[in-house]
Amino acid sequence: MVPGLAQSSVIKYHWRFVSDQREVIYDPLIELMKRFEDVKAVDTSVDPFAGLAVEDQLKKHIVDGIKKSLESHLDAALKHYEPLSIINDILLDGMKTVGELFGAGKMQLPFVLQSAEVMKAAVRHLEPLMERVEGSEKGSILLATVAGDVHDIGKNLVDIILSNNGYRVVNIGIKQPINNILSEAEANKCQVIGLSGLLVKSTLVMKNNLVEMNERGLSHFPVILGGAALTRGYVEEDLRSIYQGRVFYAQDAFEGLRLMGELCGEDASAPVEAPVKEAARVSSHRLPDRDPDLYIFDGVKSEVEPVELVPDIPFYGVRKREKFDIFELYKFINPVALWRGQWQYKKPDDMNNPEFNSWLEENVRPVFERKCRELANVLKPAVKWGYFWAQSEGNDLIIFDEDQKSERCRFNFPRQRDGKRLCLSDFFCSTDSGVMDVVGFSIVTVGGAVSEHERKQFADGDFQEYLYTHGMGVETAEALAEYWHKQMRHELGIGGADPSEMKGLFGAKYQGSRYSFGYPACPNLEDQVQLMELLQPADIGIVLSEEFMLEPEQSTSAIVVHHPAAKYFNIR
Ligand code: B1M
Repeated sequence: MVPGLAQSSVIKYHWRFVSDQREVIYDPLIELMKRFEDVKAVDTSVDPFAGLAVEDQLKKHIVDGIKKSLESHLDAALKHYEPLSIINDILLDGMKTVGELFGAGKMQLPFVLQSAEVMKAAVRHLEPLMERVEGSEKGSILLATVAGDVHDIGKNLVDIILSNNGYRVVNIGIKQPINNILSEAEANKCQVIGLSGLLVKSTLVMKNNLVEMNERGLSHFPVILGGAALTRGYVEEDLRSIYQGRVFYAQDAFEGLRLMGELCGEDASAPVEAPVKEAARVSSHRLPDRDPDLYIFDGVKSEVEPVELVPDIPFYGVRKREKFDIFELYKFINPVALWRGQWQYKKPDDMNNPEFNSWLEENVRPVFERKCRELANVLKPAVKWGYFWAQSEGNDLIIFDEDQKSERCRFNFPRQRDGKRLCLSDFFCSTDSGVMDVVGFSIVTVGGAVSEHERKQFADGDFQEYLYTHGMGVETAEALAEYWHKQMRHELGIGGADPSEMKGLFGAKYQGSRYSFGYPACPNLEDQVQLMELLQPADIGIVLSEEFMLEPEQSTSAIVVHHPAAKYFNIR
């Protein structure tokens, strides 16, 4: 494709009328050619592998992520090498270069995954020709997301990176109890156990797992832990002091790879130290356990001014909507969160921000537009939302029945211990004020089909597409929540302060806030139970798991607060 054509560059036609005859003095073809006169045509007849030795051809396949002609080049290499030697000495050397380029910030994650795809395809081609040789792998790891946690992608990225760098990975999936983890690790003779988890609660589950391993006398397994709620300090100070074996923190898949290299390398019994650069970041940070004191009202509140005018309640109770223009929703996707966050395109050191932004526009926007089209019928957006009468009482928010008298349920929110001493309930009129207030709730999903779609791509070895699809699912769920929050502000009559540009919207520059249970202002995930009772979202396919996780995975819920002072805050 001609670079740039995918972007919405509209060619304007100019016409001139000469003595009643329409004469075109603007030839779009010539203009188009002029636009691209500086663009060098890529001669596809030139073989990028020509003149290279067979070893270099194979390395080029891996480093550049090229699948075309892979099998014929592998067959050529088989004339000189054993299949195992092709894998270990040539292809893995290519993957090493990939890892180094990534580490040096010279290769973006989606291209690392493309290289891993080629690696997998090559191994698939060679495998039938190999006898399974005991010990031919560089090492082995049992990977699992811990009990109660549904997060899959981080663990799967680790799987892709490790298995395509010569390690045997036994990936037993999400929500795995310690019994399964240990029995599978033993049955599959794994050397290392890798545990993943994104929830705060998962950090405690990991701790319990380590205690259990001590008790069962299974601390000979080195353990690698990863996931967003962990910190290096927590793992390498607190958990290390508990576990009788060796336990390490991996900030990302490549740190997992480095640790595996050290744990399964020749000197496997030597202590594996955190690199000096990383060690500097070790903090004394402790993870927040639920602190009961934060939930008790001691009479000292923040000084949030009472709202001047409570909005009219748009309706009492709950409604649902299942029909959406998906392309309208896509407009609410935050490209920074998707491209830089989920797809992990990182700014190289030698580019400034504007340069990187134009690089993203040129290279990543076309991918985004392709994925938007591909997933238009896979994503199934649905929303349930509602409004209720509400008043605060200390740290509590009381939800009333339609009669405004009987208490329907009550949320107990934590309060900041110092500083402004904020608590979510402060943004509502109190029972003492005599004014009845209004609260909104929403729950949105993009359905389960997108998770199926991405699981298939992962299983098929389409790793780059897997990352792209997962990111689209996640960020479309987020976009739907944002879109619906806008709708709710409109219904509440507070949409007048909305910014005209999306950027302002992503920066929450509007009246009120949408807080999700489990996030820092209201960290108690158990509050999801009452939200579910209020919204009854089973009819749009959303259920709550025993561990307070929403199913389907790409779903999110919120309490919608209209008070102008309601902004994000952290309880600690
Ligand atoms: Co939400 N979410 N979310 N969420 N979400 C978290 C997890 C949260 C930590 C945010 C926060 O509070 N700051 C928080 C949980 C906190 C808690 O436990 N209380 C949270 C919450 C509360 C929620 C909801 C409950 C909110 C609500 O609706 N009330 C809700 C629950 C959804 C559900 O139940 N199904 C929800 C919803 C969502 C979205 C749908 C909008 C979306 C998608 C979720 C999904 O993927 N299913 C989402 C997102 C995107 C996030 C954050 C922002 C990003 C997660 C992510 O995609 N990371 C997340 C905060 C965060 O992580 N900073 C958050 C990218 C992924 C590739 O990284 O998995 O960490 P990760 O893996 C990395 C490394 O950690 C490491 O390598 C990987 C690759 O480099 N690694 C290992 C991981 N495992 C390893 C194992 C190893 C080695 C390395 O062993 C060898």
